[in-house]
Amino acid sequence: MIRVMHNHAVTTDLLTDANELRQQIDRVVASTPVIDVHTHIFPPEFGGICLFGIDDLLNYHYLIAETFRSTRISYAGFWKMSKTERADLIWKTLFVENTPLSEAARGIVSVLDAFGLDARAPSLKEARAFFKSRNLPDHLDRVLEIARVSDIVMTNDPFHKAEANAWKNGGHSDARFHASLRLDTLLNDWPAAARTLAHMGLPVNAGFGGNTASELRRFLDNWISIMQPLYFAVSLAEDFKFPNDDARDRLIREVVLPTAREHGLVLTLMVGVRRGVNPALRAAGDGVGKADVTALERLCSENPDVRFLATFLSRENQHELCVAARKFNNLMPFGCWWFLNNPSIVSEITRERLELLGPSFIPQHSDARVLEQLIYKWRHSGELIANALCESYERLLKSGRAVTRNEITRDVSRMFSGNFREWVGLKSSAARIKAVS
Ligand code: FIX
Ligand code: ZN
Repeated sequence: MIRVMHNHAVTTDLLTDANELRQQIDRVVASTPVIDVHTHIFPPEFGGICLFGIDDLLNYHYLIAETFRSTRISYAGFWKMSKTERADLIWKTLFVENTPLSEAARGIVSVLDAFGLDARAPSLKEARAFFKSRNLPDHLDRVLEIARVSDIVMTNDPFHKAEANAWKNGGHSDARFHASLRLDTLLNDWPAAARTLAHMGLPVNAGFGGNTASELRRFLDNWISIMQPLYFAVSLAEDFKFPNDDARDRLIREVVLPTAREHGLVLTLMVGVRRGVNPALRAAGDGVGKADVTALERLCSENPDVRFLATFLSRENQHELCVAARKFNNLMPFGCWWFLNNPSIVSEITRERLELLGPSFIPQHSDARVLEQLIYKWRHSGELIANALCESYERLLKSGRAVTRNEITRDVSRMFSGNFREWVGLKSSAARIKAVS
């Protein structure tokens, strides 16, 4: 008879064989639903800004940047082309005339593979016919099933006209999609935001005169009631400083933090992007810079009652972020953002975080812009996270403590959804359904 005394596992549950341990980790990682905490994906109800299919997949700014390294077409010539013509050029350049070795190009191959499509096809004829044949709501369900994504957190900008209209026209009814309220326009281009808001009739001015701060809080309160966001988010350049003698500092202190406190919202910081390094590449023209992590440390220390999610774009900031998270338990590191979302670096970052933070971090987000990207972003990251976990569990075994299947399941679900749920107060879908029924 098997008896469990306290939570001491009986020997049969303990995974003492390295191969069995490996298999169990792969099985758990491949079957544990994940919350994708940062994406640029929208539900079908949002119409044209919901991107899917081969032409949108190929017109991904990662692939556009890579295409310009292997073609002599001018920027002007490229942007004059239609989306379909650009997709044909990108396919020919990166997948026919060259081997799709880059992570973003391999991603397309993984997506085509998931749907049994030929990644060596000379043209996009077959792929276009396939994606054209899909019923979008069913396709969405299938993609989320393959990617094992249970919940998607969008990036929602109240200054984005098409999106603002979508919300004003009723938003969406898909409980798998959650909003995040993006503050880039407000915090990174305040004079322009002040003009836009004044133009919309808000009594605000760039000089913070009158009731500007309270009016801005009312503006955010209004969008919070419309979007029900899980968190505030902002991307910041590498020269972000806090404290600092600028409008952004005042906006953070007098508007964002008080509103976050009032609504119990987390503030998400994505630090280290240099926008428009090469404007001719449009969305593909952004770069990276090493940032000053002490700005985040001061935000965390001055606001112990506010929770922060943070990711840095520069590889050189990753260790500092881990150490900052050891100092401030109101700081949750997440994801291997953008130029870091490559196998060699995801492995490095995940190992470092496991060694410094145990399972108390959110290993990845997809940053997907096109629906089917979820498939490759999570398939690729899942394998890398499983490798890093296996190394940690094997090391633990060698040190004299075996783990059980349940413990692996507990650790993986904590990293894939538990940490985020707890951090932003997101009930499980079962609890949400129970709450409304
Ligand atoms: O600021 C962001 O949310 C970035 O992720 C985007 O601006 C970027 O274009 C992107 O898609 C990165 O993957
Ligand atoms: Zn993003």
